[in-house]
Amino acid sequence: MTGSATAYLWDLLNAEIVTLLDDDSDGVPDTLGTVFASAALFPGLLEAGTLGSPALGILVTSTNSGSTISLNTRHTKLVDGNADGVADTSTTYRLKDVITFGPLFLESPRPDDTVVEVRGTVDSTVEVWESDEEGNRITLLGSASIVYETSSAVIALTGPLEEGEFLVLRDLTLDIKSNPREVVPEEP
Ligand SMILES: [Ca+2]
Ligand SMILES: [Ca+2]
Repeated sequence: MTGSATAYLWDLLNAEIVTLLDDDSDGVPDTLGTVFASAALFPGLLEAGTLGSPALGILVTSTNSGSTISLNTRHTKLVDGNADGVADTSTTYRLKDVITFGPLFLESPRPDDTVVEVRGTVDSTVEVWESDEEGNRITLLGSASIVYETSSAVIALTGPLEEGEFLVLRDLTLDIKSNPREVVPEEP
């Protein structure tokens, strides 16, 4: 399996995670390998077993744009810190530690606004540009880094926004752009 991703079997009966070996490299695992993590070190594997059978715990990443995901929910990962094939520690991570998205306008930009609130990938630098209707960048109006705690940033602009102009957000770090957004007055 050199050079390919390791496959794992979560053995609910014995509360352990075992590596799977693809002996003939055809992409289908053939034999059980070594124990990667056992309940002796990670009691959480026992609790997972009480989910019942048939059941398998999986981390679902939804690509459905209509669904709501929580960026702050903690997930557990088992880490093999010294690369000997056996997990040593468990730690938690948040969804925002591992996904990239955005950038998005948090609030609709309004005439006379001097800041734009955006949401985006943690630690990315996001720029606000005046653009044309298609989102082609014309003038840079401001930039800021996405703050970890809030997954957002308040970007100060070089001047107040004007009705009818278009804005586009650009994540400089990931090189991705938002759709253009027109600056319009708030509906009464
Ligand atoms: Ca095989
Ligand atoms: Ca290890």
